[in-house]
Amino acid sequence: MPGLPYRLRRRRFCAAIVAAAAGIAGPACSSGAGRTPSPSTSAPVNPPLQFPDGFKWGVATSAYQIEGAATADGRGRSIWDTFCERPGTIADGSSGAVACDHYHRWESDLDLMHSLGIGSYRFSIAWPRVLPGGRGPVNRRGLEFYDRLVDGLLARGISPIATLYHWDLPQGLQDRGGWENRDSAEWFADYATVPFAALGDRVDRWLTINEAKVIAEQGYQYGRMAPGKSDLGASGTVIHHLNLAHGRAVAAFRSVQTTGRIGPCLQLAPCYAADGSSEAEAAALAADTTENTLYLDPLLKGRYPDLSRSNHRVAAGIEAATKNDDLVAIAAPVDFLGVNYYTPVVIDGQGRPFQSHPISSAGWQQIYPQGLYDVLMRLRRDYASPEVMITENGVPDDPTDSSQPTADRTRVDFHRRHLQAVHQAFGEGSRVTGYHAWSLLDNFEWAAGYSQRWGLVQVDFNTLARSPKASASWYSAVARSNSIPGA
Ligand code: GCO
Repeated sequence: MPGLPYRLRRRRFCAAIVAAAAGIAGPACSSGAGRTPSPSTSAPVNPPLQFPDGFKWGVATSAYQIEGAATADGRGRSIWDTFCERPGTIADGSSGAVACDHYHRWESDLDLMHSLGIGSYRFSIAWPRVLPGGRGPVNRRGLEFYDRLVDGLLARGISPIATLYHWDLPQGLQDRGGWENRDSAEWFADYATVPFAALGDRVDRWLTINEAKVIAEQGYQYGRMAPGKSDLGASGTVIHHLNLAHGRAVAAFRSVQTTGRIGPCLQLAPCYAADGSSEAEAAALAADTTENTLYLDPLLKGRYPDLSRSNHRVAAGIEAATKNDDLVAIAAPVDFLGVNYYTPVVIDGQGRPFQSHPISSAGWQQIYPQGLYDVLMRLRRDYASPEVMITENGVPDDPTDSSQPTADRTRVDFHRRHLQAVHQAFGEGSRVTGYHAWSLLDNFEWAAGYSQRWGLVQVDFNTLARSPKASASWYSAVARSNSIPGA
């Protein structure tokens, strides 16, 4: 939504839900908020809430945000190395060049996860480590890092979930047009076959592309993330090519893997009309297209939603890029859906976002656990109830909590209330099978650099020492007991 201050754009959120204040049932919109307000999840819980046997309790990270070692062992340059060198792009002028140095500290980080009773670890594979130029010869030393990582996880009884792409496109491919080039779908599928072949015997779950929406919006509309473009038409082209790349990678997976499961990783934001007006309903439907159905519908239904609800230049980009049987390829059947949830979107009849719940220190994030319940129930109702793995959910440190960043009671409350929402959705038929807190470690938060700290574990970026926060202890108890303690 051009013109909004950055912090509102990050995931465009909003809204004093005027309707709720007026006692009107949460107005429907295609996000499935439904006319019956979802039950509150802010009420205290007693007794503990037990999760089903086999529910996966995990944490999530990404390569560029934690690995560091930007030139070690043959790693090639990524678009984020380039973007961070551009003056003014990163709030604190930092980069992921060192980050948490996880590349060299991975064994102690895995020991830390094991000590917390974590059962699942979602990490990403850095394309530039595996194929430094993006295509061509495999960098064996880079691939061997992930080989060791996966063996280390399994040796500690932790299930690996590998994300193939978490934003760090090799610069060599950006130089050839990057995601604007239709060949990017084939480049991605060709790259994916390398980790499939090397790790497919031990990695059971794969995620293709992390948050195509954020790549297209932040990287191509608002220029706030790599590659830093502001071109609505290009954004539409990129949306389609990312969706196509997902489908091509799924097809590649099926051709080389007989075991294991694969799915997309979508950041979903339930959209609500701020009032009962038809204008607000229409604005919420448009927001829902931008936030959710531009990805859910092609991937799960083999068709784009009504593009007339999208920005016309974005729609034109999508339509021009769509060729032949692309949508058949995009809708390659998947085994589960990775869902990242952070914030809802609420829009009034003029398309203006409002704040309706407490804002986290991220500035763009509105804390609303019911939104996660609504997302899960909508997937059940509108998308044939796919298996859902929550692959990210979290909140940055709240500086008002305490002078001690490890006393992160806001984060404990955040996870408890969102897990209550998950528990409620599971009880009402959602096929949600796991939850990954974002993030294991304080890390490089993209354009915010290290000014926001999202970890269950604090990292001192002067010494790189790790210190579990109160939330790590709380989450450890949840993972070990497979339940949310009573509150
Ligand atoms: C995202 C990314 C993460 C972020 C996290 C906090 O969802 O934007 O997957 O890399 O760091 O969400 O913003």
